[in-house]
Amino acid sequence: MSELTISGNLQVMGVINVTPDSFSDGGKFESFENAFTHARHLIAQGVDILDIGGESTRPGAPQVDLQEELKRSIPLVGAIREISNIPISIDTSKAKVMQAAVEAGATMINCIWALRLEDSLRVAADLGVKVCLMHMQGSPANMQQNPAYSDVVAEVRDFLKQRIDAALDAGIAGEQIIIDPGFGFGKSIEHNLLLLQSLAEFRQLGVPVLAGLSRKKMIGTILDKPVDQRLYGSLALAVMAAMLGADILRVHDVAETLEEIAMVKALGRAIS
Ligand code: 9MG
Repeated sequence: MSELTISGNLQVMGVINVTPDSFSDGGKFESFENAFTHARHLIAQGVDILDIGGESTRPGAPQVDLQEELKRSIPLVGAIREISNIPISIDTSKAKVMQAAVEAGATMINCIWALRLEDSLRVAADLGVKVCLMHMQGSPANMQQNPAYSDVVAEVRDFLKQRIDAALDAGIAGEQIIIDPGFGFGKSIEHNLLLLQSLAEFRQLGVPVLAGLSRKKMIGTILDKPVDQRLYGSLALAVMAAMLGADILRVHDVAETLEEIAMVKALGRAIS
């Protein structure tokens, strides 16, 4: 097990899926009204960043066309920006959605394809906002069919290093880059656990690390729980990720995670 590496600036990112088919909340926030109410609720709870997504990224999820994704996510970004200065991340891999979201007030792009799809790297560089570059083996359609690595930690680290270099070459400033090992994106439970244990290694790449473990299938498999009963498993993993070096935790249960994180931060102050 690695040493404790608690980030001095640990942040909680709250997930808002404006989709009918999200794995984690089954379409609860599909309507604009529900999603907007949820956003206000998370802001009141003290969330640091909101992550708005209009296309599900769960394994096997169907692709959403551009117009539909714009319709789902952009009005929500704009409405949140009218009531708050909260940092807003747009969870998308489409360049046109990135552009429209930033024009509506988003301050970050969360791209599960690490800006590898058409035009996205150039557009993200032109927009000048923060970018989260995530590792994924395969695509959402096939990623969980038979994920295989000879050394998962080295392969994910090398991929993230290459994507950091590509982002820098495209003109994205180092301070704007965040990386993410992509838990559950083309990974078995064992791969996920090895990556979690090695989180501190990713920090050596010199940019903040985001970890998204909340309600994921590995928790369901380990605890034999359906998605609506994974709170305690999610909190346990959030605390571990925070103690192993994550800078941003992407979560569904914001208030509960913030309480856990307050304890981790107190420990960080005590040992620093
Ligand atoms: C969109 N999305 C779903 N899970 C995620 C994760 O683990 N990381 C990031 N960056 N995005 C995610």
